[in-house]
Amino acid sequence: MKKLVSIILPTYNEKENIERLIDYILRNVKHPLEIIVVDDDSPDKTWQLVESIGKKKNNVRLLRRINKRGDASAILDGISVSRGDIVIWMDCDFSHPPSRIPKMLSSLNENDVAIASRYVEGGKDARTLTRIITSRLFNLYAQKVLGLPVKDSTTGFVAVKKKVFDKVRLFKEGHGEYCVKFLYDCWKNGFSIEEIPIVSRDRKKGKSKTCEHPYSLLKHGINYGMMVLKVRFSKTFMEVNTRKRKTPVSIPDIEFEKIPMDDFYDRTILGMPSRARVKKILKEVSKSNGTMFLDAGCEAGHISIELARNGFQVTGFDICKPAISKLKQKLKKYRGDKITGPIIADIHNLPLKPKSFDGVVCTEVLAHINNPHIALKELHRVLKPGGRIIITFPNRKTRRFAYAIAKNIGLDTGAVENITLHSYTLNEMKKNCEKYFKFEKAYGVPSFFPLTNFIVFRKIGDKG
Ligand SMILES: Nc1nc2c(ncn2[C@@H]2O[C@H](COP(=O)(O)OP(=O)(O)OP(=O)(O)O)[C@@H](O)[C@H]2O)c(=O)[nH]1
Ligand SMILES: [Mg+2]
Repeated sequence: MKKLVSIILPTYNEKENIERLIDYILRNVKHPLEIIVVDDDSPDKTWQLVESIGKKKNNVRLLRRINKRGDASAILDGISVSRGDIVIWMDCDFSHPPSRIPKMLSSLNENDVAIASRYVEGGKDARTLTRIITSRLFNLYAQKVLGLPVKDSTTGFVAVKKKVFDKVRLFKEGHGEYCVKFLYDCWKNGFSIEEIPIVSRDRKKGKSKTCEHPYSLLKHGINYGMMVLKVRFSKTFMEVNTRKRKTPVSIPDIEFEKIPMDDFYDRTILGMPSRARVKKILKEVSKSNGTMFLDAGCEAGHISIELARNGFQVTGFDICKPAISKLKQKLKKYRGDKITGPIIADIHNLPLKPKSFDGVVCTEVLAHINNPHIALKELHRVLKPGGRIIITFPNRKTRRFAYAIAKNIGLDTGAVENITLHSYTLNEMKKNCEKYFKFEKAYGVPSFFPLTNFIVFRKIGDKG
């Protein structure tokens, strides 16, 4: 059976083009299809037209964004709601000939990415001279600076296997410059890219957004140029923060019957203490300086996602492979560009560079591991001086009591007697941590019946 293809069409004032394009695609692309039009509340009411098309054709969907602009972010939003195994995006002004879609799809039988190219044999840029020259020069510059073996890196007409997004994220800012970064990241990650020749023509209908006013082409040129330099000279966050382990560490396959905690947060009564804990964590994180946080033992990413939603840049790691896969799945739907990784790692030996994070959240982890001293030393190493570490661990006394009551009234906590490897009192844990950090505060959560011990420390200097 053929795979479902999602075609993402970003639109802004494309009323004169969109219907004809959708019609052409539906008639000529012989694949199971969904078309997602992402419209930024176009003043010409493109969205209204698409809405009415969608009523007649159930594989045409509209994503109407209010108070949001940008074709890169529109494409990204389209991808995040897409269901296909293959994603295609293209301009809607017929500068990208839809007749090339079947050829691009067949290229994906052998390649991970297929792009429409004006600069390979058989391709042509048939637009105005200014556009031809600026586009050509920019592409040569990108090729030279990045060493990227792609001739048309600003194409904007791309077909990709969905699995590529497990490793490469689309940069959501700007107009067309996202494309260079995307192709560069694909290439760096070893994905194969084929360039399919196209003849690109100027739009016949509707207004150009790139050349809307005299300086906009120049402005776009500068943005494109800066993006290439950024990509070339600033290594990705992961590259900056990861280090090569001296000795490779093999991570055991830990299978959990259920992904720990994942659906616990949503349970009406039993999830209350966990939700209270997450609320407190967010409060403490907000009081910290900086935005780079490490979620140590992130499981399926409940806290990482909350932190990211609140504007923090989060790196999550966990030793549990299924939990990390689950988080990766979630990140496909959630626009998780603020979450780096997530990575599978052992807290006793982290593949992260020293002094990388403004803060660390280590919640319900230390009681589950073999050697909290080594773990704390590792967390100290990756924390910047002055950074805070927020640690939570079970208050065994109250939990035992609570579990017994819950059981008696028929609530299944899913907890077994020896749910953690070690049991610590607040003082014992404080002592463990004080070897590496300076104590700031400790309290119980929720305050009326503390099921969780909550302690906050700060890294002073760099010894420990
Ligand atoms: N959703 C959304 N789509 C946009 C936005 N800006 C441009 N687009 C769409 O993105 C595609 C490319 O935009 P164009 O205006 O064709 O830009 P261009 O191809 O660089 O320039 P011309 O071909 O000269 O018009 C088109 O389908 C536009 O409708 C935007 O802010 N939001
Ligand atoms: Mg165009």
